[in-house]
Amino acid sequence: MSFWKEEVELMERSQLESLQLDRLRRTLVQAQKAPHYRRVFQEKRLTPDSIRSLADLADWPFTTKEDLRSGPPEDFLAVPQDQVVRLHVSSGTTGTPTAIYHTQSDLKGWADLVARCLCMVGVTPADVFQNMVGYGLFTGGLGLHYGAELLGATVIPAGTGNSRRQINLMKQFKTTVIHIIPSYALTLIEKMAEARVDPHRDLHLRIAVVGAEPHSEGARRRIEEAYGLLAANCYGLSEMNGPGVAFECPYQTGLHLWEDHYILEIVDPKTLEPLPPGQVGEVVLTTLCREAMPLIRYRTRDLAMIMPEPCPCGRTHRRLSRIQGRTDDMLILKGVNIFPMQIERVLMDLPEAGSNYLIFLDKDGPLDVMTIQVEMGPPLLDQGPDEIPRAAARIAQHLRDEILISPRVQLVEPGTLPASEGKAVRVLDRRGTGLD
Ligand code: DLL
Repeated sequence: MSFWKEEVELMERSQLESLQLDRLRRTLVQAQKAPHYRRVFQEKRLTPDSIRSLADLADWPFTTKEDLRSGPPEDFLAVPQDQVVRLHVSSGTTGTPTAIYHTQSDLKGWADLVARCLCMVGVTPADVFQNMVGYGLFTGGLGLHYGAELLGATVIPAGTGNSRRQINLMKQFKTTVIHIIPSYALTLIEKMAEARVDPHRDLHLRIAVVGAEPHSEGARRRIEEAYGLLAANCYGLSEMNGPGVAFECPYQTGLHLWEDHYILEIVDPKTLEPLPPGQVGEVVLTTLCREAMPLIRYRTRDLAMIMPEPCPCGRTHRRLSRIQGRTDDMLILKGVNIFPMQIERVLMDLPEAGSNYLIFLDKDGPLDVMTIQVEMGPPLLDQGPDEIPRAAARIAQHLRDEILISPRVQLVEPGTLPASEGKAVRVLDRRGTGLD
């Protein structure tokens, strides 16, 4: 087992918590320099020296995505502009994008965290690291790039797309580690088959870093089996730097969230009351080392739980479960709440379902209708056309057992559905748009 900062990664909980308390006080002082927090703290008569223990954080207000969007971006800036060396803009899939500022020290801390994650999963300076995600405003590209360089790996800044070239780069430079969006990793399996490349025989891959979008355990297994590697789940969000907030160790029993850099809370998204380990709720994070833009009790909208058991790797930093969905991606159909991840979980466990799928929501008169188009999986391709409706019915039955409503399932030829290179869009809600 390799450690990047052993003394921090194995730190006793009591020591870790006193480090957090110390950093929390400093973060609150820093946050007060940003106009938004100065205003909010004054209104609520909160001062950083009133913090006696970590539990006192519960008296402080949450920060929401709406708060970030409600004023000019500088409202959250806690340093003079001339100390800002980079800004990223959050993906904005659900509304106006927001700016996230970084100082030199913020970028250094972020790269160090990413290096820690990579080291934990076994990446070494001898590795060739192909970074197959977008460089630019998306934090995945530059985030992993600088972390892998700091670790000493040979980084290929491949960026997204152009599957043939990606495969050629892997062959030519004997790539051993890839960073890839999981839905693209699944698409690339088919591209490899088309190019007659067998990853087990022709490539040297041993680790994949996968994250930035929800993906099921079944999707991970498909990636691991097809490429013959270990796929480590990487969680993060632009507001907290980007990738590297939490990451899996080789035991794959949840994602260690780096508690020397963040305070983790799980709350009930409706009542905002804290939830104990083992119960799924909204992930709330407070930065502890950020200068340019500290965020206090930021509501991520991501749903996960704290894994109750300690990890066999010995790290004391608590683990998050796989992200189960987002508070804002819940679908309500015929009065039933459904998370798209429930549908993916079912599909990825059925070999007759391929890896690319789309969920359509339409109106049929007053009724909501869900149609799932899914590409055919390999076992179906060798069978006669009679088998297709039978397989569709079987898939629909499995889905019904999970989501309690009966979707229409349409099996389509592989390669028919749009293949994304970035974060996949899986749901098309056409109710009320007149497009159905
Ligand atoms: O996606 C940062 C990142 C880049 C993480 C590369 C991992 C790898 P944003 O674009 O701001 O940042 O999107 C953040 O993506 O709130 C989650 O909803 C989702 N997300 C990120 N990682 C995971 C993951 C980057 N491992 C939003 N599993 C987050 C599920 C994830 N969802």
